[in-house]
Formats: sequence, structure tokens, C-alpha cells
Amino acid sequence: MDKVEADVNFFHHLHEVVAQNRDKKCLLLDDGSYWTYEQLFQCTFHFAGFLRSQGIQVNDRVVVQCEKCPEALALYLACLQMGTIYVPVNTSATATEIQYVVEDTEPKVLVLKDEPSSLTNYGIDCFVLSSSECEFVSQVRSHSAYSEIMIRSDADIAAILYTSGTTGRAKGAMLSHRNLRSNAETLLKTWGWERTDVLLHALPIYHVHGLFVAIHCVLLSGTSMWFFRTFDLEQIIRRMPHATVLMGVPTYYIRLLKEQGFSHKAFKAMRLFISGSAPLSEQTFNSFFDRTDKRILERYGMTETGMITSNPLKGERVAGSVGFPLDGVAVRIVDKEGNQSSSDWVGEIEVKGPNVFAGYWRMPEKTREEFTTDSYFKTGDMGYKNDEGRVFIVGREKDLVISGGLNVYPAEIETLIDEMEGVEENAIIGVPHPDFGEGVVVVVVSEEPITLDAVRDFLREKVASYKHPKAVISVGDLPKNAMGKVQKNLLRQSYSSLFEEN
Ligand code: MLC
Ligand code: AMP
Repeated sequence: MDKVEADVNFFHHLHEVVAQNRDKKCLLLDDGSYWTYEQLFQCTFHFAGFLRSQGIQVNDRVVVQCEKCPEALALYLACLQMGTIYVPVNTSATATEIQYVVEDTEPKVLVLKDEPSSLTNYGIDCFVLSSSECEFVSQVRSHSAYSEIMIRSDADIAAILYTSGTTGRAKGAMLSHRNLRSNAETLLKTWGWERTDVLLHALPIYHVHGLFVAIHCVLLSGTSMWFFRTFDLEQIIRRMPHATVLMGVPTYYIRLLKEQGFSHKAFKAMRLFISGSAPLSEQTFNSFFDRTDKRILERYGMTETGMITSNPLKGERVAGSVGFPLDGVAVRIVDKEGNQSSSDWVGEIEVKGPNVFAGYWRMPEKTREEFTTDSYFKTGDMGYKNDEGRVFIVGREKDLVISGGLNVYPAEIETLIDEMEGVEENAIIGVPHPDFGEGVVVVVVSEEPITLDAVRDFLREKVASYKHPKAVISVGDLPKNAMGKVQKNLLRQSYSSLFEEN
């Protein structure tokens, strides 16, 4: 392998770990088989050989929508190694949503989980990675392994992750190699990662949580993870006695608590249960403690910033608080005029540090709007710090619903539903949901009442199904303020018990 001078390619740091852990088990799979570090990185080098054969250059984009499997992880790592920009897409994204990402990023290589339908033309040839046994994987493995690591600098982008916007148009958040490395190193220290740790990895690998937080902690520490294809409670509980850490969204903990099999035998060896991506209710935190005698460690993050705060490993973990700013990350609370608020005053949360992204892909204006003049990123989350410095999130300035840890931007869905025949206007809101935390609801004014099935059918080809409403409420008109803006807070109040369990 060529010796590379000190550079910031994050892959370089990950690869150093391999040298000391060649035979160590890295990925433990659902069927009981495993991949060592050596196997994962050999496969990565074959993918690098494949990317090279496609004439890929540094900073080219590679768009990927494929199911979770070891080869998909190797493809991600190969993109880091080659200095190309990895662009993951949610596995439930529709052809229309993929098309948008393809047009926006103009990738050199497109890898999908299924053959596109004859009606779909992305304007670029695509490769199909449907499973570990598929033809594409054999083709990749037949390429000679390529092990050179491209040199990257601070500003170079490692990945673009799409997040929808309050205005409806999805934005690509550009994350640099430095963003990824600094966040991973800080998290390993904050969570006291141990050589013997084994992570239960059940998250999808197209978001910050599953792709960066979870995978980087494991790879950078040379530890092991159960790499589950999907979130499967039975598998998780079965493997839990042979694991030490779980990372999940609050829905994971809500569902675990409903399982009889989630017993002392299952969780007694677990060192750490981490929750994030959505608010963890005090009720879930307390019920979990009553059942297990363990306190879930809640942390807070965003696509644009990676992780921002965390409850402490050793100190008190407080229900309802997302903890303290991570080392090297500055968090401040500001009022509407941009002045810093004192303790206990609610304002917008702003963040600065090596974790904060480089901007939105090809949207310099939007990027400028989201930063203050002194380079803090405006999160759109509302919260306060208490006098100890603990951060509490109390709401969102941005119009966003978080359902089971997945974001749904109302503007995107409202614009589509407006196009339905007979619809005069509609509002998308999130109301408390016993499983997903928040459930998406559409409140609609229409000539004739509209059914939930009709709404979902209409949206089917347009947006991923987790964004579809779980209920439709027909009303005569929507409450508005003097400016003509829909008063969503009133709607949320009116329908707050819609999904209440009896
Ligand atoms: C699935 N469905 C959802 C949903 N997930 N509906 C609303 N909200 C969700 N989160 C719907 C599907 O569209 C489908 O509908 C049906 O449920 C069955 O799909 P499934 O895939 O079988 O569901 P399930 O396995 O139960 O998935 C639930 C879940 C999953 C909670 C396990 O959503 C999940 O893994 N969430 C984690 C997301 C995540 O990683 N977030 C991190 C973002 S990063 P139909 O109609 O087709 O039947 C971030 C930053 C940070 O936020 O701080 O971490
Ligand atoms: P995303 O755009 O998918 O990265 O979602 C980021 C958003 O998720 C944040 O801006 C918060 O609104 C929310 N979020 C993440 N973690 C937490 C948490 N622990 N508590 C409350 N909200 C959270």
C-alpha cells in the first residue's frame, strides 16, 4: 500500500485500525456468519477497483440506494477511500425522489437495490446491488483490488445527505472528512467505548445515525457489531446477551418495552442504551429504568451537524434533557433578535464546531441564510440550557414532523395533496403517536370528504410511504391568523388524542 502523508481522509484513520485487527470479527450477521476486518476491507478494495474502472475521480458523486448488507458498507468505505462523494438515499424513496437526487448531484455512478422500471429514466446507467449474492457483487469482486487512499483536505466533502426543507425542496447537506472524523473521535470518548464492546446495529445505513454515528464508533475502535438487515425485535433480543451497546430511535425502546422476551437475561450484560434522532419521552425513560435498572443515554444531533450534545456516561442522565454539548462543540441559545439567552430561557439552538457541515450542495444562498455572521448554524430547534449547562429541547421553530426518527416536512406533502382533485387546502401536522412518537395527520378542506386510502394511493408513486398520513381529518375550514397563516398549533391541540391508545 502507498504511504500517504498526514491527510484528513477519514478512511485513512479507519484503515489504520484494520492493520491492528485483521482477524477480529467486525460484522456479525443475522445468520450467525461474520466478516473480519480483513474481509470488509478487502471487499472495500474491490469496490475501489470497480469505481476506478468507471473512471471515477475525486469529488465525483456516487448515488446509492440499496438494502443494508456488508457489501453496501464496503461500497460506502470505497467511496471514502477514493475521495468520491457518497450520496445515500432512503431505501423507501420513490423513483421521483431518486430522480431529484440524481439531477441535483449528477453522479458518475448510480447503484440501486432494484432494476429501474422501463418507465424510469435516470439519464445514467445504473448498477443493481440487490443482495450479497447478486451479479453486481460478483462483477465487483472480479475487479482487482485497489488499495491506494486518495489524499483529502479539510474542505473536501465525504458525503452528501439529503434532508427535505421547510420550503419543500430537498437540500443536500455536505459533510467533510473532518466532520466525520471529529464527531466519531468525540463520541468514542464521550461514551467510553471499550475494546470489548459489541454494538447492536439495527438502524438503516442511509442516515447520520446508522451510517456515521453507529458504524464509525465501531470501525474507529476496532470493535464488533451485529449488523442486522432490518429492525427485527426478535433478533435484537436474541443477540442482546452477546452485545454491550444499542443505538436506536425512541420507537426502538417503546417496542422493546412491549416485548416479554426483553428480560433480565437479555439485557443484563448490556453496558449502554443510547437514544436519539427524536425526543425520548420521560415516560419511556422511566419505564425503561423501572424494567431494566438502566438509564437510557439520550443524545441530540442533526444531519447537518452530526452529534451535538449527549447525556454523560458517568454523571446523571436526566429524563427530558439531551445532555451537555460534546467536547469541542459550542451550543448557544438565542432569542429572536439573535441575542444570547440566559439560563432557563427558551430560544433557538445554534451550533458551531468541527462537526458542523460545509453547506448545502449547490445552494449558497440557503447556506448563508442558515448561518449567523459569526458562523453558528441555526438548528431550527427550540430549547434552553439550565444553570448546569444541560440542554433541553422544547420544540421546533421549523415546521417538521419526526415520525419514528424519520423526518417529514409538511410543506412537501401539503403541496402534493393540494393537487388532489377536489382539495381546496390542507395542512399536515404531527400529533402524539404511541409507536412513532409523532404521527403524520392531514387536515383537509375539500368539496367531498377524502379517505385515507385515497390520499395514500395518490402519494404512492410520489413520496416514500413513511411520509404518508396515518389519518385524514376533513374540516370546513382551517384556523388562520391575521396574516392568513394556518394556526397549526391549534390543529395539533384539537387532534392531540387522535392516536391515543385505550
Ligand atoms: C416505517 N413506516 C413508518 C416509519 N417507518 N411510518 C411512519 N414513521 C416511520 N418511522 C411505515 C412504512 O412506510 C410502511 O408503511 C410500514 O410502516 C411498514 O414499514 P417497515 O419498514 O416494515 O416498518 P418498521 O420496520 O416498523 O420501521 C419502523 C422503524 C423505522 C422505527 C424501525 O422507521 C426506523 O428504522 N427508523 C429509524 C430511522 C433513523 O435511522 N433515523 C435517523 C435519522 S438521523 P406501508 O404503508 O408501506 O405499509 C437524525 C440525526 C440524529 O435524525 O440525531 O440521529
Ligand atoms: P435530521 O434532519 O433527520 O438530521 O433530524 C434532526 C432533528 O431531529 C433535529 O433538528 C431535532 O429536531 C431532532 N432530534 C434529534 N435528536 C433529538 C433528541 N434527542 N431529542 C429531540 N429531538 C431530536
